[in-house]
Amino acid sequence: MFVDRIKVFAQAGSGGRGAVSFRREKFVPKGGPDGGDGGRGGDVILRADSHVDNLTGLFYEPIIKAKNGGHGMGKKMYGRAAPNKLLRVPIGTVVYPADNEPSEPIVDLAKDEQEFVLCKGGAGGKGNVHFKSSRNRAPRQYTEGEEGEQGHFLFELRTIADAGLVGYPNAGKSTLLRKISAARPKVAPYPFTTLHPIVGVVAFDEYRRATVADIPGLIEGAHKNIGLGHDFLRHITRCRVLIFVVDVAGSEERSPVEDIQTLRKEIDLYDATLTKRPWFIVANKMDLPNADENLSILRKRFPKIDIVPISAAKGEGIDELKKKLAESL
Ligand SMILES: Nc1nc2c(ncn2[C@@H]2O[C@H](COP(=O)(O)OP(=O)(O)OP(=O)(O)O)[C@@H](O)[C@H]2O)c(=O)[nH]1
Ligand SMILES: [Mg+2]
Repeated sequence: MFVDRIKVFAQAGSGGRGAVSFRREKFVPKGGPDGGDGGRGGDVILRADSHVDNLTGLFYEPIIKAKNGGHGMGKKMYGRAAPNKLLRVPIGTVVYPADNEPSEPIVDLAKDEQEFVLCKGGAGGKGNVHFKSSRNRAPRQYTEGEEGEQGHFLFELRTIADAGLVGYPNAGKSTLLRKISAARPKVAPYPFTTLHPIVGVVAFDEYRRATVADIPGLIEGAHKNIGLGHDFLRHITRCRVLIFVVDVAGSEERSPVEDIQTLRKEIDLYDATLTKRPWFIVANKMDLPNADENLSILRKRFPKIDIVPISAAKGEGIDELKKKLAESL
């Protein structure tokens, strides 16, 4: 499962109540007030973490709560301060208020280890020790702890991967991701095999790596929510580089040139800024008849765009593709 958008309820802890208590000691008949303060409630804190890659952890229980502070006690003892509740989220998590969409983001956790206090815990209440005065030597006043902040939020992942594989169903996107990474998306000869984006890590050498998302197939009309529609166009907005994978053999009777044109048009109609993203073409299924001829037609039609011919099934052209991918990032 891949969760990249979820509504969450968060609640910080409330402060503990202040205590009402009087000193009792042998030979001290009327000890003064000694009720201590309540402890503070825990904060709800978000931290960006490079080891977390999606929001699935919140799917079954989209609730984050920090504990309340302890109540104050006699002998001027403070209540226990509650620990903060720390939630690790993927880098690129953007938080919005959930109620009145669309609105400005509350925070964009763009850097590794960046932290943000989403809900602040309440301060502890005051014990009666604070209320002693010359006129009132035995005060029974105290204050309750403050309530912790709480709210409903929308968590959304801005980037899911460095590059996204965009193409018609059956173009061979999943086959390709299996060849370049350890990810294991299902491959099958029928459309819409992939239903959720799957992210794989591609290693170029010892130090350099990139994440690539296998995005479910798009068809004409996707911007009007036809096929698997909008959801998947939304995933495309979260990839820095777009790799258009085309069945260059035209094995489903479509023309590869038209495939690319249609896909470009769909992303443009969905969000015109997408067409400004860096992109290149992977001409897949080079092992099938007609592929060579179609490849030269494609090259003539898109002279300025890099086109990498491969056969994902046979594992041919994969090194060139990885090189091109490394360059484009
Ligand atoms: N001949 C040949 N067949 C391929 C090649 N790459 C993929 N295929 C086949 O094409 C079919 C579809 O491959 P997938 O990788 O599932 O395609 P997809 O683009 O992920 O499809 P969706 O998930 O439906 O969008 C499968 O039967 C693959 O075996 C290739 O390079 N050559
Ligand atoms: Mg697939």
